[in-house]
Amino acid sequence: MDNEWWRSGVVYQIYPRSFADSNGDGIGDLRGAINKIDHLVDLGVDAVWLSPMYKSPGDDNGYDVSDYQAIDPQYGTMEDFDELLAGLHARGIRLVLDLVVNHTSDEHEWFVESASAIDSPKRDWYIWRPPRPGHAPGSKGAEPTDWESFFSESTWKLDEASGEYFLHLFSTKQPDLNWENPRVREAIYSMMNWWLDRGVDGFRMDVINLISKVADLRDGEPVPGKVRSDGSAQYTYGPRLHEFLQEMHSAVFAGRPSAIVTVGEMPRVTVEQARLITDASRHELDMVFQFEHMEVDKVPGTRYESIPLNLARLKGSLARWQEGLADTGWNTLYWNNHDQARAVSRYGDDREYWRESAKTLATALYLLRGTAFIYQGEELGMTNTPLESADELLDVAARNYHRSAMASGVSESAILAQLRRAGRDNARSPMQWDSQAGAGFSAGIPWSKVNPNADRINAAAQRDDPLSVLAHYRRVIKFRHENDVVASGRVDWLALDHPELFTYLRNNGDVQLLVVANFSSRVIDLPEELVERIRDAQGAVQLDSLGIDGRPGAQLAPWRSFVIG
Ligand code: TEU
Ligand code: CA
Repeated sequence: MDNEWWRSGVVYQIYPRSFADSNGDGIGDLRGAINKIDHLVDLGVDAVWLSPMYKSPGDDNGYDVSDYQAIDPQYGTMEDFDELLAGLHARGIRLVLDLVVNHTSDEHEWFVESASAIDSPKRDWYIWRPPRPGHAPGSKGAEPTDWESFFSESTWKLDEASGEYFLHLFSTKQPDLNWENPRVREAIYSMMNWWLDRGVDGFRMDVINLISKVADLRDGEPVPGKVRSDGSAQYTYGPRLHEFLQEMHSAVFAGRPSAIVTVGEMPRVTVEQARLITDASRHELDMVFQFEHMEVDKVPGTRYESIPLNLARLKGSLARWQEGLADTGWNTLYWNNHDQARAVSRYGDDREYWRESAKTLATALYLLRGTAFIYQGEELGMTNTPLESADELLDVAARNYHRSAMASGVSESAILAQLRRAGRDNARSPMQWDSQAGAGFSAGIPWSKVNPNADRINAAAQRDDPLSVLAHYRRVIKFRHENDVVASGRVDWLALDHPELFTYLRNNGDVQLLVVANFSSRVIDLPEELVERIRDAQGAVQLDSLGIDGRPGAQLAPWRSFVIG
C-alpha cells in the first residue's frame, strides 16, 4: 500500500447504525459491515471512515463516547471489530476511525469521577465554572457565559451537588474535555496509539479545532434574533490549537508510516488557517473538512434556515479553497456526511433529473484536487427522507432545535419545513440495499424509518445497470485512480460566474482534462468560448451523466456532465 495513497484516493464513510444490521434488532452493526465488504470492493474505494462504534449511551448516536477502548454491545464485540479490520485489509481497504476527543459522554468514567467532588483528582479534566458572581446556582443568568451550543440550548449545565457548571458545546451529555490539562492529552494520545497499534490506518477527528479554548471564558457576540450569543471566537481556533496538534503528531504519528491519514473536522475554519494546519512541514494534520460550501444555501449563522443555492457562490467558495491549498496543504472534497442533508436533494434535482444530477454532482466535485469522501448511500443517489411530524425526529440536534424554536414562537410547520431540508436525520435513514421491506438493511424493524423510495433506489437494482448512479461512482473512482492529473494538476475555472455551469480544466503539463457540467434542470446555451473548447479538446468524452457518446454543440442538456481528456 503506497504512502499518501489518499491524494488520488476515495474514502467511504460508514455510519454503522444505518449501514447494515446482521441480527435483526433494527440497528446496524459491525458484522453487518463485514457482510458488505464486497460492496466496497466493487465500488473501488481506498479506505473506510467508520463513524463511532465505541461504547456510548447514544445520546448523539455514538459521538458521546463512554469508553474509547470498547465496542458498544449494540454494534458487536472487539472480535467483530478485529474481523472487520482484517477483512478490509485483506481486500486492500484501509480503516480510519472517528476520534471524538473534544468531549466525552457524561457517562465516561473520567467525567463521573470529575463530577464526583469539587476536589476530585479528575475535576480539572473537564471545564467547570462557578455561577456568575452575585448569582445563585441555577438562577436565571447564573450561567458562566451566555453562549448558545451547537445543539440550540445553553453550553452550560449545572451540577446540583457542587453548585458548579460544566461546559458542553454540544448536548448536555457531551461535556468538553479540558485540553489545558496535560494528563488529559496524554490519556488521549495513549488511546490513539492503542488503536494504531491494533492496526487502524488513521483518524477522522471530530470538531478537532474546538479543543483549545481561551483561558478566560466570557460572553460571546450577540446574534440578531437570538437570546444566546455566539462564543465561537473563544473556541474555534483557540490559542493552543496548533501546539496541541503538533504535540499530538509527535506523541502519536511521528515515526509511523506516512500512509496513516489524519483529517480534522473543523467548523468555521478559514482557508488561511487550513493552510497552516495542513502544511506538511508543520506536522499537524493531512487535511481538514471545511464547511463553507455546506453553508452557501443557509442564512449566515443559521443551521436550518435554507436559501436557494446560488451556484456562482458555491463555485466561488470551492475555487478559493482549491486555490488557497494549491501549493501548500491539501483539500478534502465532500458533498455528504451523517450531518448533512442529502446532496442530490439539496444541490441536485431529486425528482425529474434524480439520476443525472446525482452523477453530475460526483463528476463535478471529485475531479477537483483533494481527497474524496463519499457517504454511504451517496453512490446510490439516496435522497432526503420524508418527515411527517415532530415525533419522527431522532437526532438530538433536531429535537433540541424543535423544542427551542417552538418555545420562541416559531410555528411547528415552519420548523418541520426547515428540518425537512436541512435536518441531519435526512442522512441517517437505513442504507438501501434492495427493495424488500427493511430495504435489505434489517430483517427486523429499523431504528429509523426506511425511505419509501427504497423500492426504486437501491443497490441491487443498480449493481448490474451500466447507466446507474452506482456504475457512475465506480467509474469516477476508477478515473481518479487512473488519471494522475486529478491528484496533481492545477485547476483553472471556466465561466466561474455562470449561474448554471460548473466547468473547469485540470492540467499537469502533460495532460489536460476539460470538465463540463450543467447544474440545472433546463437546457442551457453554452458560452461561445466553451463551445469552441469542447469542439477542440483532445481526447474522448468520458463519464457522461447521460451516457451519450458524443460532444454537445451549442447547447447542454439538463444535468448533463462529462469530461474530455
Ligand atoms: O459535528 C460537528 C458539527 O459542527 C456539527 O454539529 C454541525 O454543526 C451540524 O451537524 C451542522 O448541522 C461533529 C459530528 O460530525 C456530529 O455528528 C456530532 O454531533 C458533533 O460533532 C458532536 O460530536
Ligand atoms: Ca444489529
